Amino acid sequence: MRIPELTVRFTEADADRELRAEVREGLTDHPKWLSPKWFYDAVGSELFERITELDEYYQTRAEHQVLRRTALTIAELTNAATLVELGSGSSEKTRLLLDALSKHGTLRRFVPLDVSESALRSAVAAIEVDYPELEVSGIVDDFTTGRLDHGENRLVAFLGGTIGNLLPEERAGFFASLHAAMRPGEWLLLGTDLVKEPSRVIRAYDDAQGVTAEFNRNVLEVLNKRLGADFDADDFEHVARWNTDQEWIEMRLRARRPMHVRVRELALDVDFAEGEEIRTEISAKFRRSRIADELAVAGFDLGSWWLDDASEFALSLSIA
Ligand code: AVJ
Repeated sequence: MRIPELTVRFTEADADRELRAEVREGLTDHPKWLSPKWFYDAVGSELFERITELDEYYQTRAEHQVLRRTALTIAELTNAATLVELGSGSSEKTRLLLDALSKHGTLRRFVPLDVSESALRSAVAAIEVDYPELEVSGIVDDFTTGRLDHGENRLVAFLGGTIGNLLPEERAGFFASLHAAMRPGEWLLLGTDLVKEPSRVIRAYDDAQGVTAEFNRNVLEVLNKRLGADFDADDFEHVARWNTDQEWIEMRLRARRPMHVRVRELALDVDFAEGEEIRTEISAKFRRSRIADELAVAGFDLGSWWLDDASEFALSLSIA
């Protein structure tokens, strides 16, 4: 097997610096918050994989269904020569696109981009085995920068509904930088979870088996490991709350009792009152008009909009 070729634009040291700055800012803010970016250590990534298999978590299956049905149409519409995948992770769903674009005959190059070097390394290695004719070039980077890689007639795929984790102003900045990095006529394929009955969304983020609760609490273990914090994660209760005004689900961790936490590596002391919460994630749900408007502001033109059978999740194809 070839040694995967990776370009590292975001190093461990960059990640560490960002983690420290964000944790200091978030835990001294009112109300407290942490960025969802830090969920995904090895344990967290494993827990997220388990979430995608839960009955309650419809998104992954819904997106897979749409992608399976539309991949060939996407290949015909775009004639993409380069597929760039943002936040590619294991690149599982990407295979549907790679297969369709290869069959269509236009694809030459695949550029998976992910912040986790280890996830990227194994994804690239697996793709290279199964698509030997493809030029594969992995990039370790934070997708929110909107930085892209060169390549002809690019199709940029951002799947999984991860766009929902950005706050509205972050989303606007992300779409704008992405558009600035693209040439006119290139394509953006975006996966977005849709606004629906709140109870359905809440169940997806507060499953009966408690896997999501464990996933949420794991972020405190990440701080314990990486920053020498002394959180007792079990003393935080998992909370999933629907925000009607913003149309997003919010995950929080609520202190079950008053607590004093020391974050050793930051020389930071944090106090929690009983019932005090840390916001750990927002996951926005969209309507077609909202996403079309936001994309238009950044210069994208939303052309195609595809739904799963239950109309719970959308895949949209926009032109830069
Ligand atoms: C991977 C960001 C799409 O927001 O639904 C799953 C992460 N959080 N359960 C999402 C997540 C709680 C997920 N994304």
